[in-house]
Amino acid sequence: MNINYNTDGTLPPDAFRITGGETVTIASADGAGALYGKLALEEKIKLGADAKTLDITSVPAAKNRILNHWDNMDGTVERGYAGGSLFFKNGDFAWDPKRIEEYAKMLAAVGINGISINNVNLRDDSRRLITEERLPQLAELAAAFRPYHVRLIIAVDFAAPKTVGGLPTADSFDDGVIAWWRETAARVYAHIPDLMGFLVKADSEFQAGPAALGRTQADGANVLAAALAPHGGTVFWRCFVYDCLQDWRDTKTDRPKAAYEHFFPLDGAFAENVVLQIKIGPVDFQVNEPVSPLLGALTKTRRAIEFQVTQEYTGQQIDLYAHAVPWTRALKTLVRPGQTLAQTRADTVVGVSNVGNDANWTGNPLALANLYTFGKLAWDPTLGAEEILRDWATLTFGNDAAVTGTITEMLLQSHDVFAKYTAPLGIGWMVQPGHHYGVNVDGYEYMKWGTYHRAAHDALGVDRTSRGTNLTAQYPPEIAAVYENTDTCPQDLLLFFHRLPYSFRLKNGATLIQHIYDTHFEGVEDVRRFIATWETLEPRLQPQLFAVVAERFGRQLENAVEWRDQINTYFHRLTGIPDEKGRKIYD
Ligand code: GCW
Repeated sequence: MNINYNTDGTLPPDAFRITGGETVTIASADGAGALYGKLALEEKIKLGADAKTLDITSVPAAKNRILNHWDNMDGTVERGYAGGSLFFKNGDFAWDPKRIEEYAKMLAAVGINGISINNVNLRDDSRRLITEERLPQLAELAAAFRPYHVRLIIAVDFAAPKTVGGLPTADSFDDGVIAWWRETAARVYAHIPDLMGFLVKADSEFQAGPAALGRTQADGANVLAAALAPHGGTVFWRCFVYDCLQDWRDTKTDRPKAAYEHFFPLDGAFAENVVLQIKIGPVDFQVNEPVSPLLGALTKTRRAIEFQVTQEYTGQQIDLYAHAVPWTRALKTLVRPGQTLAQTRADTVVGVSNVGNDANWTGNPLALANLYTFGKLAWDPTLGAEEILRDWATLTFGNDAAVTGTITEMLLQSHDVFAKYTAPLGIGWMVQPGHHYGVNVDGYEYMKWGTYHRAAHDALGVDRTSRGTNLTAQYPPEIAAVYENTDTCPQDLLLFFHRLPYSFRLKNGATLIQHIYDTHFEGVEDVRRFIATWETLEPRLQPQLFAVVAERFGRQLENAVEWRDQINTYFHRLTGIPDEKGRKIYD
């Protein structure tokens, strides 16, 4: 096939137009657009399109489409489930140029144009990536990504003026600190002129920040922004700020309110080149959460929506879990009157990477669908889960309709199945503390992290309505009204917003307790069905691929059984209410 590349300055950055014919024309304003156009053309052809009749104009919705790696320089990956780091080992850089090139191409193929490689929880060595001793190596890595238009971002320590620079303070109002950040930015950009910027986790889970020095989040972010501005860099400032030393006896403090409380009053106070990076839900990547109220509320500050591609609370790449369903639901959720999250057009979309140095990238090969989904939605947040997953399955497994159809269907069901045996109705946190895989109903109930379900003999959940912690007041009134009322609150968020008696009747007529029993029994049966379905594909799949996934399904079944039995026993003991259907509950 002949391809003709045209420059069209009327197209926005990164955008492309493909016009079919004997010679296919790809028009774009820049080199990135030309690359995206070429990769999109390859993809369309693999999906069965006829190059002669193609007529596509594609413009990314978000300017910055970024992956954050939480990789440590010792080679481990925080919340990583796919082997070690692609970039580091034993306190040093260690990367395979071939692998990085493949990775860069894979990222470009889904439109990702920024990547941070080091964990936002800074450890000793990684704090020093901004020094002369490390920058030459970092610049080599930047050069490896550059042909694919993927730009590096560095996660930095807010206290770096002290911890790296040896200054007595990191206070943003100190002249020495201001100068230090300016010099640091100049040094970094001398090595990596196209660095996208700095990523900061400040005042969050023991990372340093401006609050401890009596300064606001805006004071803190703006000093870094001033240093980066002359180089065209951006500060990605995370909003994961909450009290992680809460007393469980305190029922007034409510963790999901924290990001809004800290940042909404500062709307408009941040420099032009600051992007506030906000987790998609107000708590922490649980299976079912509402959209963070902060995402809709900010109107004078740039926002990034942060998704967690890696499956920390969602099965750890053992259990089958496609984010496409909950993410597309979130993007379709109203966050302002008449406006969905997708329509608010955040200029930055971030995903926490699920990739490691396992040969198949993601441990569970089916988890690669999540990386694909992330890139596709960052580019076009109006896409549907089914089309994304079907395309991924076709690109990965070829055009055997039985295979792609079956895998698409399993992926589409996977979130609801996982929610059934873990966290129906939006209750979260019943997980094993620390590593977060598997059930432990009270594992987080008396902890300092602000993570409580407050199950009693008569009722379950935290009342976050105006009668309770009033989280709902952080949403616009018409949206708050939907969550306030148990008749209109989406069922999968019922126990997120409401404290309800076990006798509460759901729309299908079942009581709350019966629903808990039913979903936990069903969840296990659904996993058995997944296993049986997967077995039907054995003759059509590569043996190793079949086996890797089959082995994971085996572990998923054990996990689901454990969740079912512990949850059902816990609530049966607590309430004394029997299962109407008389199934086995262990006492
Ligand atoms: O979900 C929590 C994780 C932490 C993570 C933190 C964050 C990088 O358990 O491992 O730290 O979120 O987002 O900063």
